[in-house]
Amino acid sequence: MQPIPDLKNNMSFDDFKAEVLNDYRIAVTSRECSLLGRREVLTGKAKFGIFGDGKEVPQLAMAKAFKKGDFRSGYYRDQTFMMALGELTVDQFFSGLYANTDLAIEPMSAGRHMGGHFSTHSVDDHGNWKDLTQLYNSSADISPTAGQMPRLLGLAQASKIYRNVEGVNTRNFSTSGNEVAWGTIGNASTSEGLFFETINAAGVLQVPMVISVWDDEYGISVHAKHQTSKENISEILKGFQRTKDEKGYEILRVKGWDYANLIETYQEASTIAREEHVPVLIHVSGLTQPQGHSTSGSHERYKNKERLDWELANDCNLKMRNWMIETGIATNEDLTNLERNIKREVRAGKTRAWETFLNPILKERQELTSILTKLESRHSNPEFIEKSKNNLLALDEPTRKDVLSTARKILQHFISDNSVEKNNLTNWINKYFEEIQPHFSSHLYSQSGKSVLKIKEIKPSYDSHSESVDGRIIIRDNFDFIFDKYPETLIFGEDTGYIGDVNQGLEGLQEKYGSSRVADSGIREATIIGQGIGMAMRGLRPIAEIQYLDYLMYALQIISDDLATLQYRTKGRQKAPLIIRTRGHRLEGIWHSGSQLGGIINLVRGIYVLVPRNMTKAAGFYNTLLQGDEPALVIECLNGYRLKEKLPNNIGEFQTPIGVVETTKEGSDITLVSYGSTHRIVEQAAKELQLVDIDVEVIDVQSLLPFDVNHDIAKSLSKTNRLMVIDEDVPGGASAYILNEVLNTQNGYQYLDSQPKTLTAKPHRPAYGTDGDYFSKPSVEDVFEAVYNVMHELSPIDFPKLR
Ligand SMILES: Cc1ncc(C[n+]2csc(CCOP(=O)(O)OP(=O)(O)O)c2C)c(N)n1
Repeated sequence: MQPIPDLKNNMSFDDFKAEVLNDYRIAVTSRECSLLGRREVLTGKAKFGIFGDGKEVPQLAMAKAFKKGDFRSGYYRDQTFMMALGELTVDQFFSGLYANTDLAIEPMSAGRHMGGHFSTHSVDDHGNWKDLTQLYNSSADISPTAGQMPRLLGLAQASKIYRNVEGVNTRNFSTSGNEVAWGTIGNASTSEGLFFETINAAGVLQVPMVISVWDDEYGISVHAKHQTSKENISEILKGFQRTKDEKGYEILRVKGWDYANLIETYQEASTIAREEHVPVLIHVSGLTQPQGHSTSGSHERYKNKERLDWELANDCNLKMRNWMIETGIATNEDLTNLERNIKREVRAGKTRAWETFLNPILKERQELTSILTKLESRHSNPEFIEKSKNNLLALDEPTRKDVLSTARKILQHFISDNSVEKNNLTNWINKYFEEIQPHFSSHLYSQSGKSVLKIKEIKPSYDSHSESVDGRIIIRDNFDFIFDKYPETLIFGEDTGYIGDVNQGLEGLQEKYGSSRVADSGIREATIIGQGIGMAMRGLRPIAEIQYLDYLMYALQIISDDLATLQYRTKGRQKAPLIIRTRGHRLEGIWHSGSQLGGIINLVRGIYVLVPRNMTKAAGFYNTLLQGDEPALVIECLNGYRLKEKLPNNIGEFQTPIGVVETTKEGSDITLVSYGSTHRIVEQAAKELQLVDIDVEVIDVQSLLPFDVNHDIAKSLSKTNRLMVIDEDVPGGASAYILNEVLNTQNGYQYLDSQPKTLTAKPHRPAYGTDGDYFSKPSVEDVFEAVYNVMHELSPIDFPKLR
């Protein structure tokens, strides 16, 4: 038997007993929630359940080592940890299971997430940062296994920046960089690339991160023998162990049922990470799943009797209980009483949560049915209305879908009625949508006063002495200004630091601002983004650089799943105003000419996607974004760094507005819409078209997400009555998105006198070389001919067939 731990210096045995008993109380409460939670799913009150049973005891130890200001980045098994910190009550647990949409009642996600996805609130309801140093912080969970890892790296790195970079504002965010980022992951999920990428990066960066692997030998039904070499994650990570001479990890191993050793292990890990900024991996083995993986199936299907018996005997709560009796901390009778009381408390909490969930819906149903009662007499067949109403009233547990769909179906029977009673129903439905829809659809983007859409344009200014310089100089000088003005900004990526990026847009800036702020990173796009997400969540203003747009694909999963959903999945209570800088569009070959915008914009809703046509526009976007609190992807033109642009006088100060298009040439015959590098091609074609008396209007979209918030393109169509969208994406890519925006969102279809056209790249990736480009992507001649053909169709006499 393990010795009794020295929980706190000078603690009396009575105090010690009380603390252990309190821990056991939390473990049993958590277990009861899991057991009852599963029942709620099986009886239909909740849709899906995934619980933390079998992982309770190590989480008590982790909670004890976790301090205010620290951050967790974990997964769906961590309910006991959250309960131990006082960040999850029984009522909240069940409210999450039922998907209560009231954030005050279900603070994890206002019902947007299935239960088991935890978070705390980093910002208030106006979007202002809280004092994170006084909170137990939990970054909002996501479901993709190991998706919590890249963010964990950034959460840990923030401490390092706060400790080491002078001049950075630590208020609200850090106390001398003493905060630890705590990760949790299931053993099977360590098979994911994101896990290994993060482990390596944290070892290189030497950040204060403690990662716990909850090892129950299974990933749903798949045993460790199919998951992990040697079936042992800490064994195969041995090479990361630090030595006297080499930096690396501290790797600790402990059994998940061994309360005393767990407490010691977690205290040790905390000290190493907190004081030395060394990452620690704790392999917690011997864990179980008393109810199987989730409510979707039973583990009896894939675990044999021997394993099931072993799990029963080695349940961590049971082992803690036995230890408490053996060491005289409590008697069997004490614990039986305590367990009985907890059962009662959890049941009461569950009932309260259910009533809190159901009561507003019952009230809404009541409102509707009284409207329906008055409407009955207006129908030739009042029994029909009454029957629908009674069917709704007969439901013991109605959903909002039941209520609203009844109302809408009944409305269909009153199409030609103009009575007050019918209008009452119409108004009720409209109001219901107005009130309820935001529960499910708000906060995709920032709704705070710092939304970037509120940042006004400041134009670049020039005078007669303004010289023409390579575009990269404008970017470089602008970043110089940014790093000087905002000490919280930092940039990192492949070749970003020492050489100042592959196009020298950061030339000399590492020397000036130091290697913590202008930093090289390994070739690991997903964790470059993870660094950015985590640091942005802790108040820094990171700029994560992805060397080429083509390689954003490696990071697209985490951008889409984590960054893009963050505000939405916390209903605006967490934010990560990360700027992702990359360069794309045409240059050379299959992987250096990418412009896969259709794919990207459809996967990253929640992030702004900006496609500046030159470096002045790009610099202006960075300046705008730094005034706001939202994440964005800025794609610079790969072939624009050596093109000449006039150097503005107000470098660092001009701001490109977001969501606003620019008409770069006015015309009357057709509106040509484009963006990025293609815009230059279109401008050249416009000049050539003018020579044959075709007067085109050219519009640069600039910002794909959000898109033309002032509907300027539709205004242009009302003048030209013709539309062509030109880009370098595949057919049906971003051009199809633009068409949808212009024709449907802006109702531009009503102005059209001829078929709206798109001109895109070929469906294959662009071939290498000058000819590869010419035959793969739209050329000036392609644009000329496509526009000419539209005019030929319109007037074959004025514009005879060209070829
Ligand atoms: C990327 C991804 N693939 C698959 C899944 C489906 N899935 C959910 S949990 C899980 C098993 C995870 O096992 P483990 O990491 O050992 O954690 P445990 O559930 O055992 O605690 C799988 C395959 C997922 N959520 N995400």
